[in-house]
Amino acid sequence: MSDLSKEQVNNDVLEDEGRRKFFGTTAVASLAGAGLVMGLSACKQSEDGVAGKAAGHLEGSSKFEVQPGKLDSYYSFSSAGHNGEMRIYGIPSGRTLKRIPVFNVDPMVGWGITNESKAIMGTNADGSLKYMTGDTHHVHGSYTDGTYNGKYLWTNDKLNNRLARIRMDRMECDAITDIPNVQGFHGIFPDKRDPVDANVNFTTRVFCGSEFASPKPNDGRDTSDPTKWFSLFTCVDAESMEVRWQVRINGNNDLVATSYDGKLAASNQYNTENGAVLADMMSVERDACVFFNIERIEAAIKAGKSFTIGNTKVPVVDGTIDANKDPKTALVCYVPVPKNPHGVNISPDGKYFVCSGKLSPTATVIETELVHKWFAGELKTERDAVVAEPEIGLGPLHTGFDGKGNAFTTLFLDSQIVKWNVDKAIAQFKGDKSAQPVLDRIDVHYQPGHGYTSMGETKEADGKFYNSGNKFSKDRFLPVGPLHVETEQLIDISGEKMQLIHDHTAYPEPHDAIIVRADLVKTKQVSDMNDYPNAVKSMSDNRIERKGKKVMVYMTSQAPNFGLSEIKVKHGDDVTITLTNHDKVEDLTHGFGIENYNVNFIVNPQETHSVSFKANKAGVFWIYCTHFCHALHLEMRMRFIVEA
Ligand code: CUK
Ligand code: CUA
Ligand code: CA
Repeated sequence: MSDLSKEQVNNDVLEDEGRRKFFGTTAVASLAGAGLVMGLSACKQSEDGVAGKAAGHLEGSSKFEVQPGKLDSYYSFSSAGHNGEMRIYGIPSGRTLKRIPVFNVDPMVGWGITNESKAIMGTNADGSLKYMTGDTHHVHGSYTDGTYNGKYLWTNDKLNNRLARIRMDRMECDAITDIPNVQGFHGIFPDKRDPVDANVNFTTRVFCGSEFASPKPNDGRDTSDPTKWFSLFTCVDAESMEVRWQVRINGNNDLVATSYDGKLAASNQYNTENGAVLADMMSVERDACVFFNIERIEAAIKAGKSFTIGNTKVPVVDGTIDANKDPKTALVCYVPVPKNPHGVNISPDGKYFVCSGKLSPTATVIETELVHKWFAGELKTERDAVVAEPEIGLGPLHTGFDGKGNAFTTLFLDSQIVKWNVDKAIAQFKGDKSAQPVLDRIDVHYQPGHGYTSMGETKEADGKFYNSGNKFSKDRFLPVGPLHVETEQLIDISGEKMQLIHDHTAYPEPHDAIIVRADLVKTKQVSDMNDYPNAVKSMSDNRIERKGKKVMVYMTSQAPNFGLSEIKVKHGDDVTITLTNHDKVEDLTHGFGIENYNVNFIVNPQETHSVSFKANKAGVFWIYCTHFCHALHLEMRMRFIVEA
C-alpha cells in the first residue's frame, strides 16, 4: 500500500483514480524487467474506439446476490496452482464450497495420511509419499453429447507430471497417473466423443501437453545437448487412467483443447524455436497451434508404427514436422500463429479454435473444417486454415465464449477483458473494412490470466457469467503481508455491455476453472459401506489382532463413541488402525487424531479409512474425535497405550 496516500487509505472506499496510478507504476516496472514493454497504458482508449470503463460498483448487482440460505446456480471447479489442490466455488456468490486435496497433503480430511489416499498418491518402498506437492493449472470435466455428464473432473500436475481424476459423486480424487518422459505437463483436455465409433458420444481419452523438452530417457544422457531434447503429447485412457500413447513433436505444448467431433486435439506452442533460454524462445515471429489427428495416430499405433523410450512401454509415434510433410498421411498439422501464443479454446458451436497471441495483440481464429481439409490434402498451406486474426489488445491469453458468437479474451497487459465477435473478425479478415469485431472492453483488477464463461466449454454455453481470474489484486483487498490474495471478478455478460458483479478472493494462485450448471452435478451425501472393502461392518467386530510385531486394530465410530476405549501395544510395534463410521446421518463426520503421533483423518458417514504407523514412543496418548459431531464430541475419546 506504500504508493497510496494516507488520505486514500483513510477513505472508506479507495477511489479508482488512486488504483490506476498504483497499478500503472508497478505493472510497467514488472514488464520492463521481463523486456516486454509494448506501449502499455493501463486504461487506454484503443484504436477501435472502445474505451475500457472503470469497473466500479455495478448498480443493480444485488440481483445476483445469493441470499442467506439460498443456493448458487453454478459450480466453479478451479485449479489451485502450487497449492496442488482443486477448489469448488459457488457462482454467482463466489463462496468457497470445498477444497479437494489432490497432489497435496491435507490433514483435515486425512489426504496423504490414510493408507487409501497414499495408495492413490503413490508411495516409496518405505511407505512414505513419493511426492507431497503438485501444481494444478487446469480443470476439465467429462462429456456426453458435448456437455458435462457430471462423472469426472481431471487436473494436471505441472510440477511432478501427473494427471489426477476426481469422481464428482464424492468430489474426491480417485486416481493419479504418472505421465512418463515429460516435464512441464501443463494443458489438459478430455475428448468429447470417439473419432470413429459413432456410438461413443462421451469422453474416453484425456489429452496432456508438455511444455519443457527433456532428454529421452532422462537418465543422465544428453544433459548438455538441448538439440536432442524433445516434448511429447500424451493420451490417457479416461476410465483405466493408463497412458495409451504419446506423440513426439517439434517445439512444445502449452494449453490443450479438443474438437466436438472427437477427431482433433489442439495445442498452442510458444516455443517452436526449441529455445532453452528466454531470448531464444521469442526469436521467431510466428509459433504454432498444433492439431493432432486422433484417428490417424491410433491407426499408426495399431499398425505398429511406433517406438518406445527407455524402459517405458507406452507406444510413441513420430509427430515431427519432417515426418509429417504429406498432409494426406500426416498425424500432426502445425498451423503458424503469432507470437508465443497462449491459450487455445474452441467455440461452443465447434467451428473455431481461438489461439491468443500473447506477444502479438491478436487472436488467431482457425476453422475446424479447414484443419480437416488440410489433413485431406485440400489446403495449400497450414496457414490457410486461419480465417481471422483481429487486433484485440495487449497480452491476449485465454478466451471464453457466450454461445451467441462472441468471444471474451483476457488481456494481461491491458488489464482488460475484451468482448469481440467472431463473425465480424472473419469478415474483417476477408477485407470488409466496415467490420468492427471489438464490441466492448472492461477493466479488471489486475492483469487477468484465465477467463471463462458459464458452460462455455460445452455446446450449452449460456452467455450468463464470465469469471476473470486475475494475477494481481494489489489494493483490491486488505493487505495481508507481502503476498496479496488473488482476485476473481465475476462479470455479467448477458447484455451488450459487460458489467462487473463483484470480486471474490482466491488463495494463491488458481489458473483456470470451468463453470458448470448446478443441475448437472449429483453428489452422494452418504457413502455406501459396501464400497469400502476393508469396512468393519458390525459394531461387535471391534477388536485388536496381533501377528508378531504387527498389530491390526479394527474399530467403529458412532456418535459420541469409538468402538474401543483403549488400544494397547508394545513399543516398536507396527500398528494399522482401520476405522468405519457407522453413523448414517448426512454430515455426521468423525475425526480421528492421536496425540503426538501425527495421525489425523476423518471418516464420513458409512466410510472406512485406515492408517499405518510405528509405535515409536512409549506412554499414554489420547485419541480424540477431531471433528465436531455431537453434544458429547469432547468426550468422544479413547487411549492409545504404548508399553515400554
Ligand atoms: S496457464 Cu495460468 S494463465 Cu497454466 Cu492455463 Cu494461462
Ligand atoms: Cu465424533 Cu466429534
Ligand atoms: Ca516463440
